[in-house]
Amino acid sequence: MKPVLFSFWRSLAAWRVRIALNIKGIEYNLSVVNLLEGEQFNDSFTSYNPEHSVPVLQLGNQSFAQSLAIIEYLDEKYKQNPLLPTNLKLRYLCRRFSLISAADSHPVIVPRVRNLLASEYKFNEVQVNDFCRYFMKRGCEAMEGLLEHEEYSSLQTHGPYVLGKNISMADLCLIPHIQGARNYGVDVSNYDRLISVETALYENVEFERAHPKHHPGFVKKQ
Ligand SMILES: N[C@@H](CCC(=O)N[C@@H](CS)C(=O)NCC(=O)O)C(=O)O
Repeated sequence: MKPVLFSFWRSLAAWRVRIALNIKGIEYNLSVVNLLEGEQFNDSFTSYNPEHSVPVLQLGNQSFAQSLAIIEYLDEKYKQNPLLPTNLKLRYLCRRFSLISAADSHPVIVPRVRNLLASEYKFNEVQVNDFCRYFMKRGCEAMEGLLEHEEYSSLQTHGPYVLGKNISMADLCLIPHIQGARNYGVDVSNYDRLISVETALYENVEFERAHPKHHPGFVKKQ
């Protein structure tokens, strides 16, 4: 039986895992959890993830949550096309970069936070959007700043990705982050290094196929 990824087209976290599965060459089926309609609170889904969030990956009779934990699990279980470097310092650089989006920016723009801001704190739509744009922009600035830093820039003399020659989990976090930033109106064109890595990554079919535009239920912004 193929693995099932519980996913939603707008989810940046599920997007990371779709790329990982593609890179590992693991075929999977998608099960849509419509976060805007509250399907994350359905009993059937809550039994997989009491956090009421996607992604959840069902592998055999086991289910896994938290995108970075899933990616690291897949990387340890399936050795082909590694997503984390073996070198200790590079593993640290990979995780450090990944966490800018996964731990510091993205968690505050998810539906539960936007809904709380609107319902409890009476933010209007523009204010909610500004709040999200602030954090996504901050993430872009931090990522761009890191890529300019010698620790990372020295790696880019070897290749076009965050860690240079090899695609890594850091790239899987960068791609959804930039698009998420655009969705909230961040002008990302100033982030030369991010754009350059993004452009190089989309030359890989594994990244192209994971894009939300191919996801069931995708809605193009008007
Ligand atoms: N840290 C988690 C974040 C999971 C998460 O919050 N996912 C969002 C979509 S990107 C979600 O399902 N949110 C549901 C909600 O906020 O109600 C991960 O990386 O998997």
